[in-house]
Amino acid sequence: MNKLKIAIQKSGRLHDDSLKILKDCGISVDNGKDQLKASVVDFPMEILYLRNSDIPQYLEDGVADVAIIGKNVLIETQKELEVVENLGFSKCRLSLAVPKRESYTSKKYLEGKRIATSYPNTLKKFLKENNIHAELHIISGSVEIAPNIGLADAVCDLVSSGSTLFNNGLREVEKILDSEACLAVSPAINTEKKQILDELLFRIRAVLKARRSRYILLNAPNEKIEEISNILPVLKSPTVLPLVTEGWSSLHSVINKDDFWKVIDKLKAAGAEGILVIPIEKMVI
Ligand code: PRT
Repeated sequence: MNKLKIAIQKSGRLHDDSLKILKDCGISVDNGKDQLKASVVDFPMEILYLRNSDIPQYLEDGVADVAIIGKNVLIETQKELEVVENLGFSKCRLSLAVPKRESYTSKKYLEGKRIATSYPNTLKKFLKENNIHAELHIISGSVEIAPNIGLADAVCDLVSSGSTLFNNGLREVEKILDSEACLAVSPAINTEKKQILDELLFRIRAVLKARRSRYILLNAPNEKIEEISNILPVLKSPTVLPLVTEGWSSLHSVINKDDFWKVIDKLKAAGAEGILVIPIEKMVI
């Protein structure tokens, strides 16, 4: 039987969350990451543990059918690989940063400067689009120290919390791109494996939708149901169930998790009580 070969990062920032999303999709991986390959018992799939930076080539060659990979790496390798889903973890941005003491007012500051980076292709494209001529210093790690040791005037690197830049006396001045983990597909994938991918995608989307949503329950006086229903940012109208206490009902619905704090004060002011917000495991609409 055909098995979908999925590449995930062998070790590093993407590894644990990649296995977690597969687990949430009901796919449990058999053996540890010390192997190059791992089998899966409950889904027609095989795991290939690879370096993040090597994955685009394996996809292009058809050695892996799909992969969980940082979008920044796909963009940097400039390969025509289709992204079928953004996975919502390992979020970061590729940014330019300069020493804090420098007065940076516009991109023109970068003209003629030396910029250290591990992302030369993405940086070159940005500089070209902005008609800036700069000298690139390509280094594979610890880019942030380049200005302190006199190697560069600026850096172009991934940023998530910003603390690495801060600790090295640098200030983020331009964002070049946003990145997150994504599911990318090999151009060589065959029809049978494409069907397995569709099943995987169905599960992943149910998991992602659930991660972004919350189940909300609240009690409300009957005369306030309409007002409260209008405040709740829900897809459809809420379920209303009568409480034993006369004149009161329980409203149940699903909301976007980020919207809850925006409406909580309005819900309370409209008379909502006993508000519960609960995680959802899977969501199929
Ligand atoms: O070795 P391999 O090729 O497998 O992987 P890698 O060297 O690309 O590995 P890894 O594990 O460091 O990064 C894997 C992916 O995680 C990256 O390609 C990004 O898609 C994603 N990611 C998310 C990050 C970060 N956030 C991140 N903050 N990758 C690196 N960083 C580094 C950044 O380079 C800088 O040194 O963290 C530092 C900045 O972090 P903050 O929080 O201080 O801003």
